[in-house]
Amino acid sequence: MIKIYFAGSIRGGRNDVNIYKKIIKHLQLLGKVLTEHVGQVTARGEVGKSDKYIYRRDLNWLSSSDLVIADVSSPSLGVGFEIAKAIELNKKVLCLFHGQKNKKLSAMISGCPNIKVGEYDTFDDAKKIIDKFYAGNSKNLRSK
Ligand code: 6IA
Repeated sequence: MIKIYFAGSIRGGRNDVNIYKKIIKHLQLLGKVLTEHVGQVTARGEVGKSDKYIYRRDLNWLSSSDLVIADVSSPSLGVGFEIAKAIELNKKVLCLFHGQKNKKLSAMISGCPNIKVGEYDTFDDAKKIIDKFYAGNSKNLRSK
């Protein structure tokens, strides 16, 4: 089963947590999602863990993952950091972005040749973008 690292804003703001939850549910049909807590409203299992622990654990997961999918609609330092690390580790990276008035995606994401950016309006659009990305990138991974 392929491993998927899903990244979404936590301390950057939880406005989109319900979308993260839906995306994660869909990703779970395709592979093992290492970061299910990103879509949990309370993330109770995470309480009491130190920042150092979270950093080390998340970077280990990131390096063991096959695909990295980030929702970048809510700007988050952590998500930006994870995307940069993922590129350095030669991971396949998809960034999902739902457009909002007066908000443009960072040029460091939209201008990066190693990132596939998919803009969505509805969750159904997001699913289609994910499925296309998965179909294009999973063939070489499944045999591992
Ligand atoms: O800067 P941010 O907090 O928005 O960064 C979010 C990203 O960093 C996510 O994609 C996560 O993979 C990772 N991350 C940041 N903080 C945590 C965390 N904290 N737990 C797991 N992953 C994290 C625990 C907080 C919890 C009590 C809600």
